[in-house]
Amino acid sequence: MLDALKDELLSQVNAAADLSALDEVRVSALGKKGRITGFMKELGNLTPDERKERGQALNALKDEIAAAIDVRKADLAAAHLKARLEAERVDVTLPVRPETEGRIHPISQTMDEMIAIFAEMGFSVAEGPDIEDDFHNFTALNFPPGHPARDMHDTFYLPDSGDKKMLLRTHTSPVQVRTMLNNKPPIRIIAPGRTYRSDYDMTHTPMFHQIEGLVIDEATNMGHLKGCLVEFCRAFFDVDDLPLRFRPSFFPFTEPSAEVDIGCSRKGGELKLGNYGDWLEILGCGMVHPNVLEACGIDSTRYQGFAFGMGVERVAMLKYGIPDLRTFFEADLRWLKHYGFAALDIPNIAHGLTR
Ligand code: 2NL
Repeated sequence: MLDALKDELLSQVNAAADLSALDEVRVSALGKKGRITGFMKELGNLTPDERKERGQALNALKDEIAAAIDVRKADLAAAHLKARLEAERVDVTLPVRPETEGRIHPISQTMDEMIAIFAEMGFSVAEGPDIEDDFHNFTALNFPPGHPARDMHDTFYLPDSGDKKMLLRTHTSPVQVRTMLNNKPPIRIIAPGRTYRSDYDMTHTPMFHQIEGLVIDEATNMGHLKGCLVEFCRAFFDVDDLPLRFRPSFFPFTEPSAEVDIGCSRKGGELKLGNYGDWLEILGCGMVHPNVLEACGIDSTRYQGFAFGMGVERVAMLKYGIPDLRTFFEADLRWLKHYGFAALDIPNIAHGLTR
């Protein structure tokens, strides 16, 4: 009798056309109300000898069916993958065409726009490693050892390798430190890239993007800083008379330091940029601290410079009306199709950045 049941169940297993049909077979045989389970429940009515023999036979049957289900499951999964690979085949050698579905991520587009503006002003792009050491990320930037500002950065440290303590850079400033150590002034660079802090909520993600700038020469002063940032903000937000307000602030690596607000209006819950009397914080800046210049091998009695930094996600959200920070990193194709840019929409200030 069990032989007949076995044949029936095995043919059901092998006939299951997909994973959900296979699961129905599993439940009908091995589930709480399944047929094999039902026979197991009747064991208590038998004599000890009968129970032993019947129990062993049922266990063997159960194992055999379970094994057959596993085999079938693997076959179905492999067939499913094969069908998907066939159906979703992409010819990666085809040329990029403007009418294709692919989109440039708004972070990439925003960084390219910023780079285009600063390039026009004579800045070069500098890059450096995401994994840094304490000297380039903190010490050279005038963070004293044990200073609370180090904790404020919510640093991700790498597992201790016995060697130098390594970390994920908390800002792109170490790129500028490396540039100063390896080049003589005059220096005029921007450092766009990924940065990392152990923080995750509505307005923070553990990986985010920054763009920082650094200008160093013999007579560089705060007037140059203001002119540079006014020109940048007006070009980037495409508002010719956009007002900027410089508020005193503090950073360990600049003195004096300032935060920059741009003019806006929040009337009726809608944010508009321009000369409307209200203000929105957009970036931080200042004159490079003499301790930083000296730590980077630059004579602070001969040279001075300015620096600035801003968050790319924040300005991208502002410029393109993206309401939720976390959506940047969800890899949601529908979102990317809505907020992304066509591959050939290459930022260039000669034809305007906003179209
Ligand atoms: C902010 C403020 C800032 C800097 C970054 C900097 C770099 C060097 C020397 C001096 Cl190597 N300064 N960078 C200066 C002022 C502000 O960023 O709010 N960023 C999101």
